[in-house]
Amino acid sequence: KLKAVIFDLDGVLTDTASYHYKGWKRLADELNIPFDEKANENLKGIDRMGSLNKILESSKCIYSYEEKLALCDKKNRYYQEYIKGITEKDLLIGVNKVLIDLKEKEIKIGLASVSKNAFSVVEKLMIVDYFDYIADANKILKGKPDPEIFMTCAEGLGVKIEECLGIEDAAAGVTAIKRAGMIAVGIGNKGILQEADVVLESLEAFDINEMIERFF
Ligand code: B16
Ligand code: MG
Repeated sequence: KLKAVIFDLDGVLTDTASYHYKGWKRLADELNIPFDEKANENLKGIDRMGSLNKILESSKCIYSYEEKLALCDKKNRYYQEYIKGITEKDLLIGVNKVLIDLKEKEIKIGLASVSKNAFSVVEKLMIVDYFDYIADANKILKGKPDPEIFMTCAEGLGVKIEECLGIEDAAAGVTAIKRAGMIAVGIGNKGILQEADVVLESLEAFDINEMIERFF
């Protein structure tokens, strides 16, 4: 039986995935490291230092840990500048309806985001009260594609793994959901999200009754 739906944040509930890209792109340009949207696909869902390390793979320079921390801080300052003006108008299409449908059906709602900015973004979007449990960077040791964040969220919600459905826009995130043992709904490109049980263009196409019939 479906008892909980666990959402990724960036790229699923709001378009912060594009702001993460803008921040990394600005940093990479400053460091003269080639970086484009295609390379960015491998960063989606990956934590801050993990993302930087992937970008630096294309650099000829070697950076100390302290230098890397400073670069992470810089990217985060750029990112925070971009997300400053987020309001409930920035919820992606279909999100409000899905959250309302889930509440009506008494299905629990969880958040699984490795972003250290997750809580502040959810606050700006004015959707904090919908969540029964928020699993963020503070609650886990291993980021996506490790399943830890989705498993921690299920535990926090007080439901079994097989009673959960996870929703993700990133390949690493879909892998994390599948490794946790949950049904995975991908939002975005079928070619990129091959491991997902079903891929939708956006949450506007998400029908909870159809999901229950199909998978639970
Ligand atoms: P921060 P998610 C992830 O969030 C993003 O997809 C990823 O691009 C970002 O690098 C990561 O959070 C860390 O974010 O720098 O704000 O801590 O997809 O798990 O919601
Ligand atoms: Mg995401």
